[in-house]
Amino acid sequence: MEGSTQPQKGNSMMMIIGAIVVIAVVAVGIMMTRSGNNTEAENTPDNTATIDESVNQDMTVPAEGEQAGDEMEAVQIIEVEAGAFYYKPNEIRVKQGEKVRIVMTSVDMMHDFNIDELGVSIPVTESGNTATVEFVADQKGSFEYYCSVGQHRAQGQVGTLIVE
Ligand SMILES: [Cu+2]
Repeated sequence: MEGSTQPQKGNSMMMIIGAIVVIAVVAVGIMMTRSGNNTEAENTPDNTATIDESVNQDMTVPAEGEQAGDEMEAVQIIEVEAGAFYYKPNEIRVKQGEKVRIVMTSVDMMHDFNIDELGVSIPVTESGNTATVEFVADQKGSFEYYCSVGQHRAQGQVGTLIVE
């Protein structure tokens, strides 16, 4: 009698342990699936809100920056028309330390732009084209700019850069 009942108890124990393992695996699987869905659903709106806030903060912060910092960043853009045989304007005024960008457009023939003392030059630019040069006006004074093509300089294609 006893010999036949012991194996039956062992089998039922195995059945129960097996059922618990199956339930545990299914439960873990469900939890992983739910948590995966939850993180995706929650992250999307959170990220959008964070980006919007940081953009707004960046837009409002620079107002209290020192003026010296703003001047260093700024570029003086000066448009110059080059023709036969002139520059327009023929006088440019900037402040010492300013970054200057000369934007020269040739309206006829071909012209260049040179300031020898400051090492500034725009190569020969044909009619209808625009060329630029950028430099820092790091020394005070009056500096002649001129066109080196042919006899243009002698014929009056000159101007004065004044650094104050
Ligand atoms: Cu010229």
